[in-house]
Amino acid sequence: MTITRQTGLLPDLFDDLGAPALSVPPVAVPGLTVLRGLATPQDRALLAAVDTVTAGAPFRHLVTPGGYTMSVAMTNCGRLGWVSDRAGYRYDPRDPQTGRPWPAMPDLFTCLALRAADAAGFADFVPDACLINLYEPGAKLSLHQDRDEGDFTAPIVSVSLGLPATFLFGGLKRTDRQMPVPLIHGDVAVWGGPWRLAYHGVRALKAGTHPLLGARRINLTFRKAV
Ligand code: MD3
Ligand code: FE
Repeated sequence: MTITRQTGLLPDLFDDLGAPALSVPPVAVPGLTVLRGLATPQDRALLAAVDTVTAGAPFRHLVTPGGYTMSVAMTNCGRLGWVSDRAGYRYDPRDPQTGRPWPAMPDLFTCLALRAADAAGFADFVPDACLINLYEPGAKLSLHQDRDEGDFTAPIVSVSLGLPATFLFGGLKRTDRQMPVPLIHGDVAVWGGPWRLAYHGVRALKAGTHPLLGARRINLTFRKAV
């Protein structure tokens, strides 16, 4: 597997949405496209939208079915939200903590996800779930697959904000070797096709200070859950 990382700017297809001007077309490889800096022009607006979501559904540390408390704090917006507890993993239309539906998906989120999926060759991606992950130094995500969604033909779009992280992109077997992929503020990654069920994780976040987020990383993951 080769991973080619987008280092230039994006095509000028979406200037109404505030994307950078035309430069180099995005590079897609089987399974992964990294659109470097795609979200940067909208970073403050995205973080304001995250604040709106967390006002209704605060970040919390979920418990795994095995009884471990996750180091990454999570919340959701959209029609469905990903949750974990002693009973298992699932998508739930309600926040178990409040009993209320998850906050609506901000239009800015939906548009960015659609635009990124489109640039990576996945037309008409309409996410119905957005998992928001909050990393503080030391927080990590162990190797796992995302397989609670109903439609594996849809890609997953991820938006990285704040401190840089090292994403580990593995293979279709847990024991396959992993490739480290650095993800920095503003990067939007699209995962799909044959690698949609690849094992992946995030290394423990290193200490640091980001101008907008301080000692934090926020990752938005857009999914089609049903
Ligand atoms: C690659 N989140 O929430 S980005 C997750 O940075 C998750 O917070 C990471 O893994 C983060 O489940 C990684 C998103 C991601 C999601 C699904 C994938 C990458 C993927 C599925 C296959 C390959
Ligand atoms: Fe994942």
